[in-house]
Amino acid sequence: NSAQIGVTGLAVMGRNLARNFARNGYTVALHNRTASRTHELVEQFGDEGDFIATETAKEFVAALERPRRLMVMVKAGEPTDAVIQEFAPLLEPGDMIIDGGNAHFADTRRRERELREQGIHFVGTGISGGEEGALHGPSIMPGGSQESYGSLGPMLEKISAKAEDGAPCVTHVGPDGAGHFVKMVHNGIEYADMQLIGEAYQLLRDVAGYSPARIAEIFRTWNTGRLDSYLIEITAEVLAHVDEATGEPFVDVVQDRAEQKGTGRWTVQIALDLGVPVSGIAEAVFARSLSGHAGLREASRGLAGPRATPLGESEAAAFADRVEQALYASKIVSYTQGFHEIAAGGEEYGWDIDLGAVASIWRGGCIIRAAFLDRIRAAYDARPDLPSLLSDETFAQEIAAAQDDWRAVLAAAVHQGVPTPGFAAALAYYDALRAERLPAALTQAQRDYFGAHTYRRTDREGSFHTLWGGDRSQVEA
Ligand code: NBP
Repeated sequence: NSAQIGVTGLAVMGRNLARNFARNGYTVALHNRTASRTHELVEQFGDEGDFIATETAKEFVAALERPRRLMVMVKAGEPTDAVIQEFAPLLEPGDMIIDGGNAHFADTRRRERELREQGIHFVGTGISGGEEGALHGPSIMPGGSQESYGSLGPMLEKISAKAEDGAPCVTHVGPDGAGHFVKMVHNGIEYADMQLIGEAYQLLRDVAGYSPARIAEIFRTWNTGRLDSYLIEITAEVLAHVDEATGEPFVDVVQDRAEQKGTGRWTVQIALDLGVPVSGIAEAVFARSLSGHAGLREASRGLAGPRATPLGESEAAAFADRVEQALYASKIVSYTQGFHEIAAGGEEYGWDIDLGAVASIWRGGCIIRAAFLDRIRAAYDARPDLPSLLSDETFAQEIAAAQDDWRAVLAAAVHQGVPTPGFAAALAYYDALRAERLPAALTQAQRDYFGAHTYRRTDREGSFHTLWGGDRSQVEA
């Protein structure tokens, strides 16, 4: 009577993952710092499968079959280190500690290194899908050793979400922190998706002049096409919802200040370190932070600028179609940026990440699940060394077809004073990439002027400096 897996940390995520394992026929050992949570779980859900409730760390470890698989679902940060310190001395070489929390991948790399010295496999694992996903099937992004995946992988495949073609939404992403890194970028892309949807909504509201209920209908229609995704689906639900207390559209009674927990911010911080332009994700993070500056917004409300005047009925319908094009094109760009960051992270840390497999495991269970991901997978499967998603012929053609509308929507937004940082950043990225010449030439010349930072020439090899303070002749650097 020993457990194939143990879960310590039985708040919403841990509890539901433990139940998911049990419902799939595994015996699950349970542990939580506060033992009452453990007993509560067994009382409420004990009939769903085989649980072994334990109170002490020793009992918990003793309940696990070898090699032990010990999943940690506590609050990310110090609690994770505290739990590792508590359990590691009780484990043996070959055992696994699986951290399913939202850890920073750098912490995961450190923990993996430290535990490896003891022969313990530390498997930093990204898990997406929230509470419901944890119970019914999340998208799972495990890092750690290949050996640990051999033992753990089949169990994760069983409890994971399944894509429409039946494939489990889990893959061994790569060694040490690769799983948490990919989960981080997943969340960054999620921020961008949500921001772009928000901008589309605001444009339909202010420029098309539509009500939330009508916009909900439009999102429902979009959800049957190429934008088919969980986030578009729930957006329609939210917009159609009417507040019980006031009878107003629910979206109008919610304070317009967006919060964040940190993974979106990490995505941007790491992108800065790696030198990857994730401008769309950055704008999404900044848009949330701007929304939270209540005082600054209050003080700025009187600034000059246009107020949107809604279009007439016939123009509004055409405008809504254009917004769909702008949203889709911007979405392609934010995924392009996110996958660039994953590729760059993989290179920096030697992870050898299969980008097609990443797209594949995001097709089900996670917050950014979307029909679109099938196409990203196909693009990378066809050409694993694709320099960028925009180099894929199908995506390039779709953007080519969307771009007139994309530009028209942004022009309308600028004219009418509707802020669209996500759409704008995406288009600027696109235009910058395809530009023949960038003003970076001027930047580099300025750098040479004030700091003798040197420049390269278009017509010959070598580094040069111009004697700006002297006779302005050029010298080889
Ligand atoms: P929380 O993040 O709220 O953490 C609560 C759990 O941590 C409880 O079991 C608590 O034990 C335990 N804990 C704390 Br706090 N400090 C501890 C310590 N020093 N030693 C031992 N245990 C400690 O739970 P959650 O929302 O279920 O999330 C769990 C993890 O999953 C987090 O890392 C989260 O970021 C990640 N995640 C969450 C979601 C989501 O949708 N919520 C989605 C994906 C990933 P106690 O009962 O004794 O206080």
